[in-house]
Amino acid sequence: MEIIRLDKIESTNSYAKHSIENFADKTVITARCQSAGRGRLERSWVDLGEGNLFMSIVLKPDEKFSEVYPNITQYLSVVLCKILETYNLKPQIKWPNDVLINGKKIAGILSETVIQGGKCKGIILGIGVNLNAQSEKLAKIPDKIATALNLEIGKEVDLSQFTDKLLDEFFKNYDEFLKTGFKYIKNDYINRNCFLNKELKVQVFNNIESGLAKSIDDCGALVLLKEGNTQTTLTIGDIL
Ligand code: BT5
Repeated sequence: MEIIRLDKIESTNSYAKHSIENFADKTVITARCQSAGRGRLERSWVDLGEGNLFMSIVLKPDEKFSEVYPNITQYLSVVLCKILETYNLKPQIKWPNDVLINGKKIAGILSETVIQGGKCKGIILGIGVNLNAQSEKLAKIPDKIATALNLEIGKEVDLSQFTDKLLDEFFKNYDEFLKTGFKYIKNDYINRNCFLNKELKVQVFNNIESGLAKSIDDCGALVLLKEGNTQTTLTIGDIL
């Protein structure tokens, strides 16, 4: 595993995506700061200053696209929870892959797949974790209540130690996860969820689906029980 440490960059995901052919499988790209960090659907990821984690992992498992690849974000959300638990915290997962502490967002995960000529050239798995932030800056994040690890544990967090722990845990079971798929982490994922058995509104592009969050299926999809006892299974969306 090679780690490329950058100083200032627009976005580690964009950097990896633009020259994906230059990076070997399992190359990790980190940046000290990001000027144009990205979330899903053109949303942005706010840089809260020095000491926060901005990282993209380039993965090249196979040129043949596997149905397991979209679940890598959920795998990473479980990995992150396990690391946060070593700080005596109780992180929770909001489907599909938001990690919250006391209901506040501490991290964001963005996976992008590069497909060329029908072949999967690679997956860029980006993650931002708020490790050292001032509460005044957090308050400026749009639309979400956010937190940072230093505020939750009451002391500064060592960025490089945290990064090493996260990468070790990620690669420890990564190959096994690729072979088995979401089922490999299903229990770990469900045990940390904060949405099952609740009435939800889920934004799916321009639609809003409402219903009772009944279960997570073996592919990591959210099963909603709707009015009239009908059921819908969502593979993409944002819980509002
Ligand atoms: C995400 O998108 O949460 C994925 C964010 C991924 C960021 C990493 S950093 C390294 C790599 N390089 C990149 O350019 N991106 C990845 P989404 O689910 O769309 O959530 C975005 C929303 O989270 C925003 O609209 C805000 O409401 C909120 N947000 C933005 N910055 C935040 C922060 N620092 N902490 C908590 N919430 C934040």
